[in-house]
Amino acid sequence: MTDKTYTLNNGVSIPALGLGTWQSAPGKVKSAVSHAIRSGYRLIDGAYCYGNEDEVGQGIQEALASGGVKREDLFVVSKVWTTYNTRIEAGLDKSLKDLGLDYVDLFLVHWPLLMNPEGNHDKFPTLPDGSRDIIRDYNHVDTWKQMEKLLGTGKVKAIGVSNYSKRYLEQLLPHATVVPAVNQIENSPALPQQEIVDLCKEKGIHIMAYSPLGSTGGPLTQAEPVVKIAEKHSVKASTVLLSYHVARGSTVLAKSVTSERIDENKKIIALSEEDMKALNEYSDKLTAEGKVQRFVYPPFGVDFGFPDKS
Ligand code: 1BO
Repeated sequence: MTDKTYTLNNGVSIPALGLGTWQSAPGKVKSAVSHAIRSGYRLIDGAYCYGNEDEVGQGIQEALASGGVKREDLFVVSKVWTTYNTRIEAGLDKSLKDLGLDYVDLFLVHWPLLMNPEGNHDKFPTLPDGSRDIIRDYNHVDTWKQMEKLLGTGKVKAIGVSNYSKRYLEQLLPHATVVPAVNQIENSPALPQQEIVDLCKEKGIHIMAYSPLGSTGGPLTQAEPVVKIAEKHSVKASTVLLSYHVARGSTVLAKSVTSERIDENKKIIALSEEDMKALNEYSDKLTAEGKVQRFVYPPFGVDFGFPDKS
């Protein structure tokens, strides 16, 4: 288990490895979260739109009740859903209620767009007629201004963003009194997002990587350089892919509801410069060929300005 942590731009400490809960099967999330915490994970990543924050909260409570871990040892992440982007504190309160917590360690803007608060958009935004019920007259900087106000409430330790491209960060930063502590993005050697990563590094914004094993249908665990590095270190390909982010100075989110896999995912290793060179060359090749793999293709019919729109 890596006990590596980073320090965010506001001095708050964040673990290098976290348990992801996006797409975790209902009914299995509570035990996964509880197991993860009891086996050493300290970061649990969730969001209102994952539809399981109540279970995440139950898992946290179960682990705390089992002793040995205190709330202040944990780093709990939530994200405000797009239907709440003009009423941020209400979105936070909803998540806190579901989690059964009085604060989260990190609260993120999940996507920089506004969906109809009255719409049926708890998860993904397709209306019965196939259209997207997005409110176009919306400025994501206003959402960030509301996020900044949360810091005075005691309900969050740090604030940040998720799925922000370089373009969106460049729109936001000149107006930000508080620079986002984090940008959580889909990231893997098959989707390096290097422009975003470089900008975030320059601005002191920590990267959290989700979908580290790459997209379905393009199994990154079988990519030649990944397999070779795994063989060299006698580890699983997934270990290489998780370790890649820690070598890049990012936090990585490993999603699983299976105890064995949750335990397996703790085995972060130190990749060598040579390993990283091979993985970076692989990324460069995919980028040059226009073959980067996006798992979460922005599902909103909005051009977010991601540089790698393959
Ligand atoms: C739409 C969910 C992406 C990961 O948070």
